[in-house]
Amino acid sequence: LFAELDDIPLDPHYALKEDFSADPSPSKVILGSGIYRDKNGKPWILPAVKEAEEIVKSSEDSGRYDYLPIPGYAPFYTAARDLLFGSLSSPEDNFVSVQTISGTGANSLGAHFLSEALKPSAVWLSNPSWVNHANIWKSVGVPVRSYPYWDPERKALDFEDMIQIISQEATPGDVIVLHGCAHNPTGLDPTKDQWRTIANLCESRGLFPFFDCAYQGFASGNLDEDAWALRHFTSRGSMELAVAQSFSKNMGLYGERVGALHFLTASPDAARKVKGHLLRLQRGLISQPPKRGAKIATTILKDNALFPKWLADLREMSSRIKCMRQALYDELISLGTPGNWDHILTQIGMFSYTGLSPEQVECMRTDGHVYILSSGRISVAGLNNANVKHVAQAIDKACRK
Ligand code: PLP
Ligand code: TYF
Repeated sequence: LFAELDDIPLDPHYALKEDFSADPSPSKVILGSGIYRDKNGKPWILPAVKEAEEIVKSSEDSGRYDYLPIPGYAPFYTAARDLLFGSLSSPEDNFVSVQTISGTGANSLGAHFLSEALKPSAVWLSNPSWVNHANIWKSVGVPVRSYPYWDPERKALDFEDMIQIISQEATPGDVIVLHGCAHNPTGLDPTKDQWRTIANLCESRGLFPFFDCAYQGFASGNLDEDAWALRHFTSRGSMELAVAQSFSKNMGLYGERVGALHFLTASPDAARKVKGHLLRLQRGLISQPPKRGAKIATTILKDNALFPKWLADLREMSSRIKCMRQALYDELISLGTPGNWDHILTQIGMFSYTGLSPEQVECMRTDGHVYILSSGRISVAGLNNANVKHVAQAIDKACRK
């Protein structure tokens, strides 16, 4: 029955991890998936999360393993919504929120719903985008198109081409996926003026904006500033939109799968209908989302003493990443590595899109035992004082071949 199926290559992130694990070199380094590591290269449980775990534990009773309702834990998805949208600029009844299996589940539930409800002729993804976006949209049968984003010559945002292609080729009712902040993989976000132009375009062309917010707090270090683009769209009062939200990175709750999907609709009646469809789809896909991580996140979001501690944890992560950008840049400059490396400093968030070619990436692996994705993206959060020189030397060598 299955012998005629296509062979599917392993997801590049997992393939990289397997190759890395099989490498016996003591100096090997992996800068693949976007997972925060501390200054010793170890996973980091946020101190605010540790405190929240204790609070959750002390309030647990024999019902702790009961199911949540289908939309999830209401105190979680309303607090999560408020973190994104701030003080709501539209009536609360126009919003719909559902707890999901982290950001991936939010993207997926949103794609299932939008494919049915809007029947878009295409979904528009940035080129490049998070590897899973195309996978998710293809699986719901929506043709995937891409809009220009990264200009490899200038190592900058290709804004003019982005606007031109979307204006010329997107059709009303199409979905456009926009990274809320700290674009993965390029680390390049539009300016505020550019966001205004994108919002104008979505409005004039009748495109449905689907924001993916997996890094709130990682771009500027300020949660409100990182939600600026989304809030600009909502403040116009004229657009319906969706947002996929993840707490994997900003709370370090990766494996707990904590996230939410939100819709801003034009009326309470529309919101009620959207909610019905989301719950029907959620029932078929996962029945109910998991409880524990949502309780931890809610405790942090709603506890006046813990919330500022979380902000301090976020600042610790984002400032260590910034220091590592500087350290890598300084090493490359002191080695006199051919090329311009300013983009390592100016890109934001967890990643740097280095501009290294697949051949150079391969050379870093074979000669330097440094493992990065073939796109040239590095997870800056994987750098530390003990490995940054070695990584710079591997880049240097690859650039001189
Ligand atoms: N969207 C983007 C842009 C991402 O980079 C990620 C991964 O980190 C996600 C969504 C979803 O991650 P998770 O499912 O862990 O929330
Ligand atoms: O881009 C990253 O590194 C993170 C982690 O299928 C990730 O988003 C990578 C691949 C994937 C799911 C998560």
